[in-house]
Amino acid sequence: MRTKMRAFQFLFGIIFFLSPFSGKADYPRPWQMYYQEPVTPVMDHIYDFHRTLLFIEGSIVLLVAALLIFVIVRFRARKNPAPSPTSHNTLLEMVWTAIPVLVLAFIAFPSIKLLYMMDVTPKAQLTIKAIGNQWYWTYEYPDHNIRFDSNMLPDNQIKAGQFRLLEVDNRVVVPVNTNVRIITTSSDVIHSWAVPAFGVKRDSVPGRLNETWFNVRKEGVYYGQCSELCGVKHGFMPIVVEAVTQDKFNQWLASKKSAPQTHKGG
Ligand SMILES: [Cu+2]
Repeated sequence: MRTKMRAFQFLFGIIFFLSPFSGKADYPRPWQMYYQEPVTPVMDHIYDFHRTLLFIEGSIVLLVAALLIFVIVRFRARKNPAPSPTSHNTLLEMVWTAIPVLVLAFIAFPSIKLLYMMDVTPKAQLTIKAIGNQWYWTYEYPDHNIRFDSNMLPDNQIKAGQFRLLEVDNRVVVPVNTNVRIITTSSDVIHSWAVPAFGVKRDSVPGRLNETWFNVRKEGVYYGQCSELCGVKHGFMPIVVEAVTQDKFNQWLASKKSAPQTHKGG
């Protein structure tokens, strides 16, 4: 009994080792597996939900594998030369239908709750419009009359500490602990505005406004990429969001307002 328990703990240990505890980062790292560090309430819930699902799925895999091994060993031809003619068992069939239904129902409730949380923006304190173009982003802060383009930095302009293919010339700046509403659309084809650490990914569709939101609790720089195949330079229109204190955000607003408003897209 003791050794059986040990074996079980070992197998669950492997499952949890593979769970997202390992890869904590707000940007992609070499050999990273699983999620970046969650910094918004939505991403917290995605992270927890993923772990719950992994536990349920892992348990099902173990249970089914154990049953298979049991049947293979217990009913092998050498031990059972005359197999049982049983073909139906009503109770058993009801049980193995009902249990998966209950498992699915158990998963459905938190899943729908999470979808609703991602979909409905709580009272927004800041609105940013993200317009996808082939192949860069245009950002507007409608309440502050700011509009600028954000282009990927070419390799020869990357400075130390910056990431190749992920850094841009104009970052999106947002204050921390603020409900930020992202309204996204496109000027040409379908793009997708996505930042993994925020748990945000929304398609930018021409002629349509899609909405999503985030509330970053930690200052830092967060990286994302266009996540809808949009043409030859799809991989070269990254998204960089800098989360700063309210004071620094106000300074940034002032500097942006006094700067000449140059943009070509959207
Ligand atoms: Cu794109």
